[in-house]
Amino acid sequence: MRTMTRPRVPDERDFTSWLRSPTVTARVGVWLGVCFGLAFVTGLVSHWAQTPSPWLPFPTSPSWGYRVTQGVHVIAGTAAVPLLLVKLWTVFPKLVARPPKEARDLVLHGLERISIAVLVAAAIFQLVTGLANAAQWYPWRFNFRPTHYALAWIAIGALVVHIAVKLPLISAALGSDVDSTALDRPTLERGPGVISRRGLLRTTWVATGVAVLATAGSTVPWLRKVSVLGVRSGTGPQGVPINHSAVYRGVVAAATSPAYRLTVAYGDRQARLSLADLRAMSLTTASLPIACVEGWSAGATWTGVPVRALLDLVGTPGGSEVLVESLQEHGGERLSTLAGNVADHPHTLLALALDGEPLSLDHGFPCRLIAPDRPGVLQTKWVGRLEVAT
Ligand SMILES: Nc1nc2c(c(=O)[nH]1)N[C@H]1C(S)=C(S)[C@@H](COP(=O)(O)O)O[C@H]1N2
Ligand SMILES: [Mo]
Repeated sequence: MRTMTRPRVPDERDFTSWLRSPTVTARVGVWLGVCFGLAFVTGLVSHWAQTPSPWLPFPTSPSWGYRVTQGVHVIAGTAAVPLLLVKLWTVFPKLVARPPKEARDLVLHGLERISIAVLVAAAIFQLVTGLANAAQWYPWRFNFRPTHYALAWIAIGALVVHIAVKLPLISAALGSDVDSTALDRPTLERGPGVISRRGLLRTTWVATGVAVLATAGSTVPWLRKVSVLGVRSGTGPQGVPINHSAVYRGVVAAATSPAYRLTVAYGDRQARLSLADLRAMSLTTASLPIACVEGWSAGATWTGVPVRALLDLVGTPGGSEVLVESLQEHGGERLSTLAGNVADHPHTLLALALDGEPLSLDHGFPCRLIAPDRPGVLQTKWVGRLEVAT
């Protein structure tokens, strides 16, 4: 005869692995904290860089600044994935810990649980949406940038609270040997089973290193070959990747039309220039990277007309903010704003050539914006109009 066993809710004491010790959690936590800190700071930089008309102008130098900060942002986020998984695994038993009986303890316990739930949810949300974005996969309806930004504050706030609450335990754990059992739950096995704590930590560092190497080649040229997971690490026409092609953005006809004119407008003053007019102007050559918010970047040499020279044709005052409009009629990235300090920079160009050859259609023919220290998403392609408000 079969006997019925009642299913039992698992309990903290059921998790006995020798590896789930605060000495391990704290060591992984340090690096996780470093990654989240780096991602937060570089994320603030990226948010600032993408804010139209910020009260504090985003700098134009060094020209590779955004390339570095956004590369660090995506690499730190990628490195955080294996670290977070290992850390959550080591503390998982806490999830099923029995709440204390005393009312006062229960309240404290509840508050701690809620703060950790917020932290874990925000951290997972940030890493999942960030990675999906870097892979150009948008399986959601919300606007990525404001959502990722808002959640970043929640994640970092919850992280600071978490570190403050756990500080005594963290410092005790870091101060003791990895194999020390002094801080362990009493039900943990004594001594390693399949893998030692040091072995687990080493495996974690290696997994993190592999995750970094597999993506960093999108930004670091000499890592390109090993970055099997890097998006856009291959080359596009003229050695520079393409994010959105002319066909995808529906601009082929307008961009290749002989009737193309660039309009520069300042109030009722207007200049209209053909491609030949642009080519006949005094041209500047500058080495500037395309640095996509998704983490890939590529350096290139651009030749074109300084935006300031075009603004001078219609007499706009120095420091004017410029609206850059693409020939593209629908979809994202058709507009961008140049703050006054950017518009007046001598290397802010309407580029006509890339690495000495005429711009290819996918890189923004007949002309595209390229400016120093600027997110790729704002380097408008297929420019049709520059406008300064009066
Ligand atoms: N008009 C227009 N400009 C655009 C885009 C676009 O979709 N439409 N994509 C932007 C993005 S997200 C990036 S990263 C750069 C990439 O430039 P590239 O394709 O020449 O490498 O172009 C930017 N300029
Ligand atoms: Mo981009």
